Amino acid sequence: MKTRAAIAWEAGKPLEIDDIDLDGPRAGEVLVEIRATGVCHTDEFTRSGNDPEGQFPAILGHEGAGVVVDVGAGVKSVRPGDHVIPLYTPECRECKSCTSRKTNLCTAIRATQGRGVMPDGTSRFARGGTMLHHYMGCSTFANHTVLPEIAVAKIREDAPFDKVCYIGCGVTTGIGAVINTAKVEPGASVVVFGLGGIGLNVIQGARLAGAAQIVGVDRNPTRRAMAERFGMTHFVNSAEVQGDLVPYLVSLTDGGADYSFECVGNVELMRQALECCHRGWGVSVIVGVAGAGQEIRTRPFQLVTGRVWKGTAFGGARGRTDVPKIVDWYMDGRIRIDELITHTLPHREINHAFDLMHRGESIRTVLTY
Ligand code: NAD
Ligand code: 022
Ligand code: ZN
Repeated sequence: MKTRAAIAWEAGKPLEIDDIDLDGPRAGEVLVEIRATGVCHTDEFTRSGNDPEGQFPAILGHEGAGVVVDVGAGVKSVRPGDHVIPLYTPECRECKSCTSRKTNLCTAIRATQGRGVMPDGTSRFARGGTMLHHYMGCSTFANHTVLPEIAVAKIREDAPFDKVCYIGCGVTTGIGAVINTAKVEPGASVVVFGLGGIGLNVIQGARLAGAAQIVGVDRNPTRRAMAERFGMTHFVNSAEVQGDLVPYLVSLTDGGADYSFECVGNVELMRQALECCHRGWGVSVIVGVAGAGQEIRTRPFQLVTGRVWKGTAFGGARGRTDVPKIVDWYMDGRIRIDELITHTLPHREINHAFDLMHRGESIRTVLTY
């Protein structure tokens, strides 16, 4: 079939909207009509050419929601008409990782996903005879995409696509980092570095978990008002703090934070996030993805004295199990998404969405088809 897509032909070039060829779903695969997609940092990281593992040409996008149109042989868990969210972290429920119950990092299709192809080693996308790569197993910048069955979460049908697509990455990552990875408990003190599309979701996760003190750190003061609406109790403008930020945060949290979250992708902030944690028990979670080749550092003393450094992918969420629950939380009013989607644009204006992200004007832009 033909479908409309934004193609990343070359690193560093704007995306080109065009009609492309899409092959139908093979065994264990599903064809999904994408109705809405968010634009996230990783898409820009790859588009720009800074991602050393980026493959071109490709159909980017990994934060979508849509409807199953067709299924391949053997598919049992979804059928045409079902509403789904694509998962860049799949959940096969059979591999060593899934059965361990210790991680959400399913390995069933990891190798082929990283190479930009389907589990059988081929792509479903082409344009004028040229193969186009899949991206993070999702490729939501195409109006139709083919996904492995284990990489779709079935969600309720009354959930609006142009809001719940954000659960496909940012919402689940932020809330999941608090609930699944850190396991924040009621009364805890929390410090969040970076109040963007991820950090604001960490803040609402911390509020949900019953944290007593939620400190937000950002160098952009325009993020303060939104963070307060989502549960932040103290704002620290890191550009204005005189002297070292770490002792300032330690004193603000009465000896150090019970939990901290780095939601920027800056290795210097990762160190500060660890070191502002409480001696003996503080847990710091790295959520931000740093550039290729970057390294983190601290003194071993920081860990010997009981601080714990952790990281999280997709908020530790098991997609097929957890994503439908987060959609329910949104529909029940337990979590908020609407205000974080600062811009909604038609798919053809995708390059404008990247500009808004560059200029720091948007928290999330959602594209609708
Ligand atoms: P964003 O650009 O919306 O937000 C980043 C915020 O950090 C901005 O408000 C910015 O002002 C602030 N900031 C930047 N530099 C700072 C500094 N030196 N000191 C203080 N504040 C600073 O980005 P986002 O969408 O929230 O994503 C944040 C990070 O999370 C990215 O690295 C992204 O790749 C990563 N991420 C990780 C996962 C995962 O599964 N681990 C999933 C999604 C996103
Ligand atoms: C999503 N991310 C950042 C912004 N939006 C993001 C990027 C990378 C990961 C998670 C979220 C991530 C963490 C750990 C891994 N990845 C490795 C997982 C594994 O090895 O099992 C990651 C993921 C997918 C891909 C690359 C790296 C990919 O499909 N290319 C989950
Ligand atoms: Zn993302």
